[in-house]
Amino acid sequence: QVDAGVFGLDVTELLETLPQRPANAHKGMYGTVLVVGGDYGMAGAAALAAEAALRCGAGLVQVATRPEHVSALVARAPEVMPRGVESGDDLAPMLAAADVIVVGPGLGQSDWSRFLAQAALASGKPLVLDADVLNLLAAGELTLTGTDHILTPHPGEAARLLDCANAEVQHDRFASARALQEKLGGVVVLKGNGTLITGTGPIMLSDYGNPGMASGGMGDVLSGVIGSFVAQGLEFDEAAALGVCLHGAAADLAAEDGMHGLIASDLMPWLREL
Ligand code: NPW
Ligand code: AMP
Ligand code: MG
Repeated sequence: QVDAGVFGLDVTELLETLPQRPANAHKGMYGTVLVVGGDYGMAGAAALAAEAALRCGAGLVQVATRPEHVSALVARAPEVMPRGVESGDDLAPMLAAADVIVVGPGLGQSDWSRFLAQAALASGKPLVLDADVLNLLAAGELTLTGTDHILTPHPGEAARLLDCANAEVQHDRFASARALQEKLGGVVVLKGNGTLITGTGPIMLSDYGNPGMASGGMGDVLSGVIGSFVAQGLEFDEAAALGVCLHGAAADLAAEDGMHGLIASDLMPWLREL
């Protein structure tokens, strides 16, 4: 039995759940996000997630990535703290410092990818799981324990996790979201036109967003947005709902003059306008 769902989420109301910035605020009050990703050919995905996390108010953002990608990330956003990771010794201090770990943007599915993902999943920290870490889970190469996680599959990734066809996921998105939540626990965000958010309670639906968002990197931005809100202390379902709505609303504002050619970086200034 799939519930009717919660419609009409309002981004302005959801933003009220964010912590205030008192006069004596300091960055330690707004959490540390660690982004784990950016294999060869996909450095930008980790960069987008990291920049989005900062634009949504996280105190500090670190990135565990390929050593060759560090200078490009610093050049794009010197506020981001990337570190080249080749071994557990490189990664351990980053895992220890994180309040939340966003695993998957551009992570790839190499031995390096698996090593990073396994270490992140074993850390016991809250997790936002996107992109290739979902593919590794679907392939049975990783195991997820506990419920301290938010999963953000697009319909293709959801189909791999449920071992069915894309069309089956899309045929009944509410049932697919519920099935994923029951299979993997935590909070599930089933992306696409009318993104669904569900923990164990009623499914929520976001009306924000537009087809201009069908371009590479959009989902990577979303994972950083949601990670930022977890780092700032929101409950998982609140962080996911606010993240999805803010991401879609930012894309709607960025597309006011037309959605043709909208790119993920266009969302950045709007993430902090709302
Ligand atoms: P089709 O074609 O319909 O059969 P993949 P990815 C489906 C990184 N990136 N409705 C669709 O299947 C990511 O972070 C890096 C229905 C589509 O072909 C990952 O680590 C970038 N179906 C890695 O690349 C920018 C939908 O899924 C297939 C759907 C691979 O991620 C790009 C594609 O999914 C990218 O983010 C929908 N709404 N949406 C960078 N700049 O560094 C998707 N599908 O095969 O999982 O590949 O999403 O590109
Ligand atoms: P990904 O496929 O991981 O890059 O994620 C794409 C992001 O863009 C998700 O947040 C989707 O919900 C959003 N998106 C893609 N296409 C559409 C669409 N046609 N309408 C609304 N949102 C979309
Ligand atoms: Mg994606």
